Amino acid sequence: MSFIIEKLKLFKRNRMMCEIKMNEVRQIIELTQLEVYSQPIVQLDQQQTGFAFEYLNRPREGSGFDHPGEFYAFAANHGTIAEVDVCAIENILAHLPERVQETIFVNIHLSTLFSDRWVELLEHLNISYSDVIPQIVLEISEREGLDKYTTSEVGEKIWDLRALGFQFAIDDVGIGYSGLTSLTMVKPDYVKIDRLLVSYIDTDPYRQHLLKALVEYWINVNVSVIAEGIERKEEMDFFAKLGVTFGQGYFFQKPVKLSTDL
Ligand code: G
Ligand code: MN
Repeated sequence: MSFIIEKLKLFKRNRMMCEIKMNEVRQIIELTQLEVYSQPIVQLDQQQTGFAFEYLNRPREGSGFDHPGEFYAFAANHGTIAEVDVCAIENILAHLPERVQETIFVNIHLSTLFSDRWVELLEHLNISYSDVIPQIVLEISEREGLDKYTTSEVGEKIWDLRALGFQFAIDDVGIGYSGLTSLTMVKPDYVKIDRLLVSYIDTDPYRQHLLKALVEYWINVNVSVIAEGIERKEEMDFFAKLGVTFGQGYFFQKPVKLSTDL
């Protein structure tokens, strides 16, 4: 009996914690308590920056979430990820200079592209940012199971958005649940190799063989490759030698917070 009471107590406590966090997510969205960071994407052969940045949104410090990943995972598990994604993109757009020169990489969950919130955002983009759309690369993470949708549903969605000018990247390639199917579904312009595959690559011949084969494949199908999470020169050298065009990571620059005063 006491076991059941304990379980009920735990259940109630978990539900209460969940409601508190849910209110926190709502507040973060409603008050736009998200801070925008940017991190350069670098051309490996010349170590040149300035032409492309990934823009990231993180909840302000003291938000009740220990790290941004926890915030996004919670929103994804509680049905508010479309609101969060759209709010984050609106926030990025609000921080861009009047004349945008660079390519803008933003993170988005595939499910957001199927939501009403996305339709609203598209209307806003078409009215106020139509000339910026061709500079936007939508990064779809492999972390989210892409198997919720059929290949033709995804294909049609991507086709429509490409017609408007958007480009696509598959993010976190290598750790995803859906593996190589996401590549064939989205046919991206860019792939971003996850840092788990990048870290200490120079010391791991097994991974080196895998990446050699993958990079060769991506070059053959005209996909631009970005190695993420480069922290050491040896990692940069390995990917540059393989013919990978772009890199991103602390070795070049950590994400930098943009001014929040609008
Ligand atoms: O999932 P995605 O690749 O969009 O994640 C971006 C996150 O990776 C950001 O939170 C950013 O701070 C982090 N990041 C960027 N470069 C590096 C790096 O070189 N090392 C590590 N550990 N994290 C990085
Ligand atoms: Mn990303």
